Amino acid sequence: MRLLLISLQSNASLVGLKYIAANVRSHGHDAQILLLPGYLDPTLHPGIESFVRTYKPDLIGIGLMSIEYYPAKNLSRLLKEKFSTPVIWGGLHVILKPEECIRYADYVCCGEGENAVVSLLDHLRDKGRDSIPDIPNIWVNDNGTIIRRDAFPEVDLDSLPVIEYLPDYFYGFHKGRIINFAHDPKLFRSYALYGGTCHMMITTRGCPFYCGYCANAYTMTVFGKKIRKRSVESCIEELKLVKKDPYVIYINFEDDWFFSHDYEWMRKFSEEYKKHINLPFMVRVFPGVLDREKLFMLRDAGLSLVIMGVQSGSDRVNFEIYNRKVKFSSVKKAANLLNESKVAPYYEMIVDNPYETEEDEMESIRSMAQLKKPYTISLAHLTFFPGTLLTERALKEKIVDPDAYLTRYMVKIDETYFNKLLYMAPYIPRFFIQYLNRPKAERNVVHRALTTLLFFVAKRTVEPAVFFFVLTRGLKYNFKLTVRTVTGNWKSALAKVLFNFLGKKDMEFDERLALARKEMPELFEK
Ligand code: B12
Repeated sequence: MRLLLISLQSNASLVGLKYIAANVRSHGHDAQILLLPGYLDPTLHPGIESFVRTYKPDLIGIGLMSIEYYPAKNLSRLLKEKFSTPVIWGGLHVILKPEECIRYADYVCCGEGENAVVSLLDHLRDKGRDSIPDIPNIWVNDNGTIIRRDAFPEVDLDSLPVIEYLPDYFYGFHKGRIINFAHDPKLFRSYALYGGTCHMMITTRGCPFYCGYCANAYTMTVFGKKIRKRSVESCIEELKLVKKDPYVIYINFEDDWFFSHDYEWMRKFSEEYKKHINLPFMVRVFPGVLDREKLFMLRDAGLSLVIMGVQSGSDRVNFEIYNRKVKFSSVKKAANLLNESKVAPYYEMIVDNPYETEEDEMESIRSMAQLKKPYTISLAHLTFFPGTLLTERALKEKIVDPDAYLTRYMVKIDETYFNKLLYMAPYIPRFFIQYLNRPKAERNVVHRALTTLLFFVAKRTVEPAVFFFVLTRGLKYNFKLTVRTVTGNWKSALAKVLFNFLGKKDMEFDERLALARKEMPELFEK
């Protein structure tokens, strides 16, 4: 059986679809992945139509996060007009909103897809399209009658085949043509994050923290609370494969909490990683539980960049709004530890929070200005994704538009006075922050002009310099790696300096969403 997996994501950095395709192929079926970056045209492009006609898939799978909901709805309509091939939807948005998604597909997968999709392909092969499959996780839309199924037992991660950096069955839609990315790696890299210099993988699934804004609070009710872990052998096997591609110079572990691994696992992983892989890598850490011994073990193995969620510099906001029981004093300790380890520190903050008072925003800025420098910062727009604790509260209190999350990128923030100040906290002297960090009523034209000027200058001078310095320090001043990291990322770095916060591909996606609202208003109707 042939499965065509489609992503509408604006970039080619995929994880989930690769795991499904690898598992489907290891069970004797065929699978191809097609990236249609932000495809939202009112008609199906002939290039896509002939690609599908040539491959003749027995099943078409569309993977989506919430930001890809309308493009998925549109694509399903277009495919149904041309093909009778059954369509299945899957991915984070489907897990959150299965009732909504099943209306636009023949099947939806409400959990992990690796084994569920293999069972569906086996079913279609053995029993045909007209018989209703009885497979956990796979809901069926039988001509409008919805048949719901229980959740599939979660996948044993070590039973899954590993994924490749650039599989030879990964295609992309580019300027009206479908191209095999493996035959044109340069094009693949232009669609991948970080210029394609890094391989994205995960060694665990699940997260023990119940942050109010995060979808994990919901997905844990689906996947179970236990964090599932891969063995060191499975991870090293994948990394040995990935390392064969000379262009991969960085590993990006996307685990929500990489430090959930115990000391034994960390020790073995660090040894094996240093011996067989020895590439710089990045992980995410949680401030309140940053373990010194594990940090330095990983640092010795090549850890060079750490992403730490701080979210707010106000304890009130973290405790009462984000349900993050982490005092800022713990964040300070973690920042000192990260600086001592000389990794590149990258701190994530959330802004545009309707629950934040002026005092909260000022305290957040004050706190971040006190953190040990150098560090870099990213700001994300508080997005009320379905199924999160905070969204449940906000909907009850009617303070958000329930559908706003479907058309807004998290990285697209409001250009407010406080957001600019917060953004500059790592890059300008503390006395400037103290002078400018004041309530609206106390600001005058000098404060506003100075903030705008400093923001304009800092974003185009100090920030890139700090980024370059911490990246190089994180790479232990290895000249070759630094040059390759910078050359690999210059495009995204330049985009960051020139445009505000959205990457070029996300901006195009944003514009396309706005255009589609005018061209296809029916698509956005409930
Ligand atoms: C890795 C990751 C990324 C990567 C790769 C994403 C990818 N497509 O693989 C990158 C960096 C590209 C990314 C980007 C974004 N991300 Co992200 N990302 C994650 C992260 C950390 C892990 C996801 C992952 O790999 N999980 C493991 C894999 C195996 O699971 P999976 O992807 O869910 O896939 C499984 C199932 O869902 C299902 N499935 C998935 N697709 C399909 C398709 C079919 C047909 C079927 C049947 C099944 C199926 O089977 C898969 C295998 O089990 C999650 C946090 C989390 N814990 O989930 C956030 C998360 C998914 N991201 C999120 C967001 C918001 C974004 C951005 C919009 C942020 C932004 N820029 O504004 C962008 C959007 C995409 C873009 N334009 O770039 C949110 C999504 C919330 C929502 N409701 O949509 C999350 C949950 C973070 C959060 N905590 O809220 N992300």
